Amino acid sequence: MREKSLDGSVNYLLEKAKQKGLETVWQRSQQQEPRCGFGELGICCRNCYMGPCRIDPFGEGPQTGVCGATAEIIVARNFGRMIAAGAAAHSDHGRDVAKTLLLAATHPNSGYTIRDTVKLNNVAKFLGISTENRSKEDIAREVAEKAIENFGRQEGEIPFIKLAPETRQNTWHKLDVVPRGIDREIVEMMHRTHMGVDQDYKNIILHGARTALADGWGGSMIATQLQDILFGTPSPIRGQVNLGVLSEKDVNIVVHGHEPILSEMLVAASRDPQLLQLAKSNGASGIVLSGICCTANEILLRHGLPIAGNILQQELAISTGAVEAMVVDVQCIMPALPEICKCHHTHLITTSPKGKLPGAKHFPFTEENAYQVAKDIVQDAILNFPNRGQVDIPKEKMDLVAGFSHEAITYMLGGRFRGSYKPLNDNIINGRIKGVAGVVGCGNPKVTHDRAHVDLVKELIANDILVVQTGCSAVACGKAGLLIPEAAQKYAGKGLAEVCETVGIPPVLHSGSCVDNSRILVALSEMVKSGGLGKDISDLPVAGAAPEWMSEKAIAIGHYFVASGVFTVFGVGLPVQGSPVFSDYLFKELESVFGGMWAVEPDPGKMADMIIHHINLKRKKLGIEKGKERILYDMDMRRELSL
Ligand code: BF8
Ligand code: SF4
Repeated sequence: MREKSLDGSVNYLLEKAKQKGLETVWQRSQQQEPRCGFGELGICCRNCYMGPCRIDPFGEGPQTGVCGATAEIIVARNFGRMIAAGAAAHSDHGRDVAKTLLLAATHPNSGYTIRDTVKLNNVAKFLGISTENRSKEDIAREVAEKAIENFGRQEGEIPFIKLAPETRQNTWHKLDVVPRGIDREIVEMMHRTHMGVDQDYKNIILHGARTALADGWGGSMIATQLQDILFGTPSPIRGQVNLGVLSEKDVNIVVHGHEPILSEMLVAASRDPQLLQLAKSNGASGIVLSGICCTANEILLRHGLPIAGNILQQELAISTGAVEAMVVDVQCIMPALPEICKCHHTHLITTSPKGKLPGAKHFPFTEENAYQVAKDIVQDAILNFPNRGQVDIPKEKMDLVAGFSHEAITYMLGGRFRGSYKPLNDNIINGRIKGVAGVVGCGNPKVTHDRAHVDLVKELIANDILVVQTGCSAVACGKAGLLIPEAAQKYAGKGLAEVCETVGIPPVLHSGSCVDNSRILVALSEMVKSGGLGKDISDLPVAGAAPEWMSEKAIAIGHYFVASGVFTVFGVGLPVQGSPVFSDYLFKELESVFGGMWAVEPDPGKMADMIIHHINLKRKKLGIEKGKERILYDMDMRRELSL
């Protein structure tokens, strides 16, 4: 039978769970086999009640739905709706961040402050907001208001697309896919895919691009930039990862979900002297706050706090018996959690009005009452400590370095005063680094947990490809020891290892949570602007991958990468394969439209081959396939230079 996970702590706890009769995501996944083939291939439609309809992939049964919709229409509509849902999730998060910045700017007692004034001023200038002789609160207010405008705007353009290279912006203008307003594009996608509206799969996918761009260069970009203003722009920081970070002697609070608006307050509350005293008087040494999923990445990047695991480890964290409270907000939180909590003392605490769970305790968290609620939650966890039963925490934990925002990469490579992407470009041109790959996304029990992430990334760095990561993929590679500088010597090719050692970075750079994929967009744009690697993102020797994806957000991310000119490979499978016409369009023709295209390949080895091949192809087109030899100046040459 297929191994469940690459991670020993997961396999260990799964065995224990089985003995205790506990059910996890892996059993439930197995119970779904054999899966509905129509759904897996994307060829079922229930957009109206003349259906549900399905297309026979073998060509024997029906080839259209009741309304006449063909396989390509059905697949395109489903794909478009996934993009809309993913873009909605990221963007609604961005909206809440913008509202929090407004609150921080206008209510001095809100508990939120403006921590990064350099970033505030940079974003303000970019948005055309004056910074002269104004308080940071006043500037932040205007930045927040301008950001909020982007959601409801009906006409015009979202401003952050101007961060992209000019050639890219021209392509978007020519195709008429520049997002007008974030909410508008999402609503329009829902409208177009309603029964009987847009019946042209190419047209649906073009609007898919506009919707996805509204996420990457809109909602997600706003989330990232404004979170940096509120909570600080990440810079390299050490941390630890895996279930072994849970502590036997401390109160364990695991924060799970996505929005740092909650987790930042929990970080503050977990350091409150009175609450630390309360923890002691309840028999604990202290409080350990750790995270699951993207919120874990947020507290790691800004505070160096530990990560307990990625998406598929959420139930297992509870099954250790060591978690006093799991505090959740939105996205990627499994409805199975209350059931596993029933067998342990763990309190499951929901906080968002958008995400409630029957069986959980609800602590209504608003930006206005944030700190008080965070303290109440921490107190609830502490008072639960004496109820602990048997505890079984796996030993596995690994060191890592994270925090490679695009600003941090600039400083690391170019120095604080002459920061730029030029040194990176130079190393790509001289061939020490062959290219850059963004490896991101989820875990999925349909494939061995963590394996595709780790195998792919190992092979890429061995081939001198620098890897940039976010989300659960970064957590997977962190657990495997790929996010420490020492990994360069151990796993990277000679050229990449040399650069990593000189600069002191790991060969795999952790850039944050899934909304922080917007950082990768900015980094790619900076690479183009620094020169020597073409005029557009689509000229760069780069690629994207989501080897174990599962979420609609991943589809939105994949599509904004493709629409930004990046070759993007997904693992597991893609629910478009039931229509050869549509698949051919995504996997072949789209490149002539956007300069980037989709690919699907479940095998990480083959996926690595595809990425390496693509990067070599781009190098050839740029005329740098061999790489320029490094010239070492000797004394004669130096003398000549100084003449
Ligand atoms: O937004 S990588 S499983 S946690 S969806 Fe979810 Fe996927 Fe993890 Fe973060 Ni992203
Ligand atoms: Fe069937 Fe068409 Fe209705 Fe979809 S929209 S359920 S294909 S009739």
